[in-house]
Amino acid sequence: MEWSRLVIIVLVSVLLLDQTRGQSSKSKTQKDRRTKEKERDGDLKTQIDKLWREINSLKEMQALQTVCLRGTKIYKKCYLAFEETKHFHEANEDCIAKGGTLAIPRDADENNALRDYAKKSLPGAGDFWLGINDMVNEGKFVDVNGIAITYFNWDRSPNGGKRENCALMTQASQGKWVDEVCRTLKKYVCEFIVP
Ligand SMILES: [Ca+2]
Repeated sequence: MEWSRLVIIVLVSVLLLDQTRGQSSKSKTQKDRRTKEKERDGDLKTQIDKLWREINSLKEMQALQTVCLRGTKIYKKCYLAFEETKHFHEANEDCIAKGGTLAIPRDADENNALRDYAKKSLPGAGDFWLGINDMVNEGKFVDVNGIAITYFNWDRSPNGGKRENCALMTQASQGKWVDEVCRTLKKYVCEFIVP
């Protein structure tokens, strides 16, 4: 909210400044004035376009973290699916940039909600990244903050050894998890904590 307000204040200041400049240019020749006005209008339009884009991206981020506008909400979590395929790290970084993390189901209810939501939102996607890995200690699975996972839903015990250290949820096995090479390109779901 504070950001949006700040951006609006800047926008109004730019418009006022432009008006003041406009009034002081009366003494110049008509041709000069017209050229300068055109340049200034172009600059101003670019600045306004940029500010609008910033306002919209801030509004989108705020919406993700407050009302779960496009995703699905379960308890105090919002899951939001992304069709683009990314490596595990890139996917998690994208979720963080949006104010969340990769999805981490903490119990069977969350796991089922995530599976059902992904089935609808990522049609045809056989699997997608979860925010779970054993990169640091083989076999010791942690969340994206390095905290040990307490709820598991492996299809079979993870069997990829040190080669496969990132967890996927698979639709073929009804939301069970499998380990996979972290650099594989997969779709992903982010989670956001919402009030
Ligand atoms: Ca492993």
